[in-house]
Amino acid sequence: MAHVSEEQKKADNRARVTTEEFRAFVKEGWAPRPDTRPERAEVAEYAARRRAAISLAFPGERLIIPAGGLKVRSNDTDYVFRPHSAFAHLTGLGADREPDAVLVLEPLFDAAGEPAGHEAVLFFKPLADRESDEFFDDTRYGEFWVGARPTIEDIEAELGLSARDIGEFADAAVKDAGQIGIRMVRDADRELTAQLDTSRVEHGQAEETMAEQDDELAHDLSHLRMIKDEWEIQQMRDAVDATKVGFEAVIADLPRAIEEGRGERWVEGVFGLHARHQGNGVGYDSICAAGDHANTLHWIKNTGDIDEDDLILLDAGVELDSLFTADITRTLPASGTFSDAQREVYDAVYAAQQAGLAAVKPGNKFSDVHAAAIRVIAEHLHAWGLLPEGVSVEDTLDTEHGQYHRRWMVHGTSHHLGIDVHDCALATRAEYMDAELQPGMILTVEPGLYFKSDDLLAPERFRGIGVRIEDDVLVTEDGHENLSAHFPSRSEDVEAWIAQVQSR
Ligand SMILES: [Mn+2]
Repeated sequence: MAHVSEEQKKADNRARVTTEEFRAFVKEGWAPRPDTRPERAEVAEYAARRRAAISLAFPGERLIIPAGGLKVRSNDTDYVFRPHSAFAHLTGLGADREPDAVLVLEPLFDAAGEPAGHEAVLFFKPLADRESDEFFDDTRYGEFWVGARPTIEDIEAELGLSARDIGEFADAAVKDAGQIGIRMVRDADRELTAQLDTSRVEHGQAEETMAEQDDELAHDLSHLRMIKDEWEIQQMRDAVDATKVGFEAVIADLPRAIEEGRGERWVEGVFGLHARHQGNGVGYDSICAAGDHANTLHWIKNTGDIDEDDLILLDAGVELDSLFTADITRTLPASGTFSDAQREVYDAVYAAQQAGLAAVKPGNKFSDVHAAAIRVIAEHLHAWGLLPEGVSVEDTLDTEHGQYHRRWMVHGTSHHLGIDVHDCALATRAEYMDAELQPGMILTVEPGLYFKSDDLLAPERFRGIGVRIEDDVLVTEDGHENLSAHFPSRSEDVEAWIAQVQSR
């Protein structure tokens, strides 16, 4: 069989389904577009402040922050588009927006040639005319197939920054490389990064230090998200509230999830329905883990049954259109009532979580939260006689020699939360684990205990029981506010919650 190029195949396909007459015909007869512009987005002024902060860190340099492009799922279908988190944070653009766009912070200089801030310019693919070939011929971007995009004027009105056609980006990005510093976020769009690397070097930017300089930008953009502004805090409140709707829908449907079989799938679907309805969708793959599956920390297969006697661990969060996501875990008795052994484990985790929550206050370090929670976990394990003979609580907490308790809780207690479920991931240890908590930080507090069914060192009554309790917490001036405090968490309160939701 003769080799046929991809381009030729596409052209052949097009010829098969269209005629010149049809292609001319389909471009005509559409109503004029409305000349109204979108209102200024509420987030615009906050995004401008974030850009101002990053502008101060890189005076006189061009900063390039791509949204990223469409990603092929298989053959001719793409994944739903999600912009890079740094792009979303600096523009305010969230779900579905804008594939292939690039934010450029263009350095400005005063009369004396000194750096004087940056101008924000969004390069993107503006809406094409119906007369254009793109309108019908381009099934990936054409309005006929995927709907209308904003115009240049729309974006400028919505975001309060300058917008230009993406076609002008390549030249604008590198025109004076070698004379001014140019940094870009490298992991948003690998193809664009490779192209720009080549053209930056061609235009005289030093190759040896380029990636390193880019990484400094990525780090600063990640760290910039650590203290949330008031708009972000409200997004997080809304995400948590939306998540509660999903949890209660799951609770209401637990009897059916048991009865139908394949109950973990049912739980995932019910939560996903409400995540999609309340917000943009789930902020990460939900963990819907019944019985022993809860002991597999990253159980996202969700393929199991739920038995009447199981605990079901639901770790899930609604992501809003702004991409801010909640991250909540509750461990629920499927029957509505904890068994004695389940309650014993659950109450230990609850006590650890209370200790962790109490440590969330300014002046304490991020790592103090884990230290407080893990101590309570270690104390329970010691009291149950599970630590090796002669190992005290202090011995196991010793980070150089002990750590036996980690067999039953291997993960950390907290992470920052925001646009990414594990937010601020490029912050250094000094800025993250070892940093003091400050008002405006939002973190999770999520201790757990996990006794695998085949763990011969666990008491028989505990085997197959896994429990985690996770809340989303805002650090305030004088302590913290638990944003998910309205999710019941004491064992008795969880039982009352299930009974109340199921009797509605
Ligand atoms: Mn979490």
